[in-house]
Amino acid sequence: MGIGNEPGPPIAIQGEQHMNKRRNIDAVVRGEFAAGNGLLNRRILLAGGLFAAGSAATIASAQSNDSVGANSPEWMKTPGRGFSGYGFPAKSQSKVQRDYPTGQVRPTTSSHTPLQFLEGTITPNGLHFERHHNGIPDIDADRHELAIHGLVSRPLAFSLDALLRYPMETHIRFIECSGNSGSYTSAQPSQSSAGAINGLLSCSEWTGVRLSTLLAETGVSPGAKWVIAEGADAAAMSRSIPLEKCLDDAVIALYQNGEAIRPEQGYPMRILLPGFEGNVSVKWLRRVKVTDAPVDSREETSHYTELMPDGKARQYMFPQEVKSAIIKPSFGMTMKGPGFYEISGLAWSGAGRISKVEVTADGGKTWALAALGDPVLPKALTRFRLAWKWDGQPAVLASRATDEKGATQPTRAAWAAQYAARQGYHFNGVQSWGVEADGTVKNVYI
Ligand SMILES: Nc1nc2c(c(=O)[nH]1)N[C@H]1C(S)=C(S)[C@@H](COP(=O)(O)O)O[C@H]1N2
Ligand SMILES: [Mo]
Repeated sequence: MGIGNEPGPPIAIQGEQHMNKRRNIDAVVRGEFAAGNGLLNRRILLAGGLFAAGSAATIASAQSNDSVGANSPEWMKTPGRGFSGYGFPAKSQSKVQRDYPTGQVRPTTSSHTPLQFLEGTITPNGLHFERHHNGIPDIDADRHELAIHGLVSRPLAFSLDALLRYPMETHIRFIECSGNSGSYTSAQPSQSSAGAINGLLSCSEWTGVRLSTLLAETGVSPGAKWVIAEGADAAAMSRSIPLEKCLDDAVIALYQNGEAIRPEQGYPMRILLPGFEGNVSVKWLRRVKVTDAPVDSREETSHYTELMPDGKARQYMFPQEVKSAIIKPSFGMTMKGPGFYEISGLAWSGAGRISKVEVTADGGKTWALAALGDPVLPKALTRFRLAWKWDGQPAVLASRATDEKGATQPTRAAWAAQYAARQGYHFNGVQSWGVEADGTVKNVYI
């Protein structure tokens, strides 16, 4: 896959427009660099003409500036195809697929969002990552119920129809598995795509009923501190969640990007705990039991804990810490010669909004501020972008995000120093890509 385009001759536009483009480029050359090795000031993104001068082609034939006629492409000469009940991506996009181990005997692992093929911040529903502990249950939504019981004054069961009568809310939120980017904890950098490394991460617009609304119906008894959420899958996966979170922004999600939540994501309902590690957002939710203590379920004892240097495991570390990754360029892409490129990537934090993302092109010696895409939402993916003039020499790119609480990503080494050697969950250290002189992109550690 290429990024950017061949640097070609300046486009064949004469007069004042051409002069403006020339001036923009000269301004860059005069010193609009924000950091070493060709990183431009983030405001340069707003200046027109910078990329076109190096990348757009000269209008080649009458085909492009004539109206419909003998020279038109064949698709303009016959009527197009008709409608479809549910649309599909363009034929050329057939390679844009979730990445997962095929031929597995039991569906107990995960599939990854192919971040390297996507833009913006919203994950298409068919490409949301999947993590199933025992496959996707085939639930009859008419027979499914959500029970809320335990330390409540009025235990209640909610059918999907009943839930649909409650007031709903819509929020854009990411879900990230705490095992995401775990390959960064291995000794050698993994030569694999951005999606293979970071694609246990997706971001959707979720719509549903606040759990606090339902808990107000059941009432919560004195002494209640936790809830146990359980799924209706063959794993009956369950997790303990602090009651505080359930009374804050927890949602019983029923819709994902406008349509009913997909079976892979928990149809007909899941609990969504914004900013928390993905595991606690229990899918196919069937039971919320209010308790005075956590239950120490399988998924919060044998898994999803942090092994500390003293050999003890830390439990219940819920929020996903501030993090970012450059997606363009990344492994599998090839730079097409020196010239202007856009570096772009994703930043996110379970603690709230992203406040800044810095990018380096010299392996961490100097950093420049990236532009953040609007709107910057809390606990959602934020796209960052920065223009880069690559001189064709080997370069090491990396990004470093800071969130609104002031937390900044640690270096890979500083992250590792917090834990025992075998700790693999919750990696949020700085990630980096090496660009080689021949334009290939490799995963490197800095
Ligand atoms: N019932 C149930 N809920 C579950 C799981 C599961 O296997 N069963 N997997 C968890 C894990 S580990 C993660 S990371 C997220 C993944 O959500 P997704 O498959 O919608 O991406 O769901 C969580 N909720
Ligand atoms: Mo997970």
